[in-house]
Amino acid sequence: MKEELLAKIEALQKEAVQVLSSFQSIKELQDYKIHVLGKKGLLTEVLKGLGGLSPEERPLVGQRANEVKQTIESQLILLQKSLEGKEKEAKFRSQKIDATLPGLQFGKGFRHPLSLVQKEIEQIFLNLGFSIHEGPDCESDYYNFGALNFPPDHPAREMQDTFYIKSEIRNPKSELLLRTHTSPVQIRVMEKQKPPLYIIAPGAVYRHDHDVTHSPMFHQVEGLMVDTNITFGDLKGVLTLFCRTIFGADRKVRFRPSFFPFVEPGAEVDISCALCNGKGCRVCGGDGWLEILGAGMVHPAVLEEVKIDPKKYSGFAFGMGVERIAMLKYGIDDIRLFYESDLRFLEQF
Ligand code: FA5
Repeated sequence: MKEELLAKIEALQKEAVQVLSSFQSIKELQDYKIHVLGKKGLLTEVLKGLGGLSPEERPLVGQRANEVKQTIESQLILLQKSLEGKEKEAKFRSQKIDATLPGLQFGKGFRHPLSLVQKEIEQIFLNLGFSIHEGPDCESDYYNFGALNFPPDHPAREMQDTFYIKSEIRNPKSELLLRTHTSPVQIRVMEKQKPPLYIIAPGAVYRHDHDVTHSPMFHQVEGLMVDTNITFGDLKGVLTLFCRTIFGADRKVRFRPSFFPFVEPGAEVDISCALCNGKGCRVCGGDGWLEILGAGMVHPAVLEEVKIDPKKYSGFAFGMGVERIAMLKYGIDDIRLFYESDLRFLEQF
């Protein structure tokens, strides 16, 4: 019995020395480990047979079995490390890196064309000594209409179809709406500051209005200049200078009489259409001109409302459409392009 077990142990060691050196993969190694050292492995079976030996024989055979077990185990560890290294190297060699491939592209941020045009407008007026003011998008009826000399129930209120915000309070000073123009900022500024006033007020405005040149939300830049001896000549001078700076000296500018309740006299300014060169197209509605702003001399009733003496001071105001100016400047024929967030359009500016 003793001799038989020792022979089996020696045979296992011999076999291990031969077999282990022939393995090429970690899988073969692991299978062999189970075959010899696993629960039902060959060496495990030999160790189980120790119980049948006499107490004198047992330590001798047991010691030899353990020596062989340790030898096989340390061989397995060494071999596993060496095979892992080889497998890693083979994987690395098979993964070819093409250093000439282009790297990842990171998109560059850029300003929206409307922001670019608004900044350009602001800069022209900042250079003329104007300062920038802001007002709320959500306004009261008073600031949007009442203080600007729109009488209650006057048809002029319908000129700018209004989005009203439902309110239980029927007090015109607090009835809320989305401002239809930036002109309420004139009132807010004149309530707090007295002349000389040279201000502009950019911002979003809202109206029930939409087609290729009209949007329900668009942007205006309001302007207000109140001082002693301000005349219509100043209005024409400032706005002509503005148009030439933003569009170039070769574009035609025309002043047309118009009506706004908060100015007297009132005017509108048109620019010759860049898309058709004044011949007429769908953007200019066929007449070769596009209206960019409304303007006029501040009505004495408006000055009185904000406690500025109209006998002492006079002024002019204007309100221009930022989208309209951007369309004319860049030859864009549909206002909706500004709001569709299509990068193919936006990244051209
Ligand atoms: C006004 O809004 C007056 N508050 C302007 C003003 C200010 C007059 C101070 C006198 C003194 P109007 O409704 O015409 O005016 O609009 C001014 C400009 O906004 C227009 O010339 C046009 O360029 C632009 N605009 C008007 N409606 C739209 C719209 N729905 N979409 C895009 N732009 C518009």
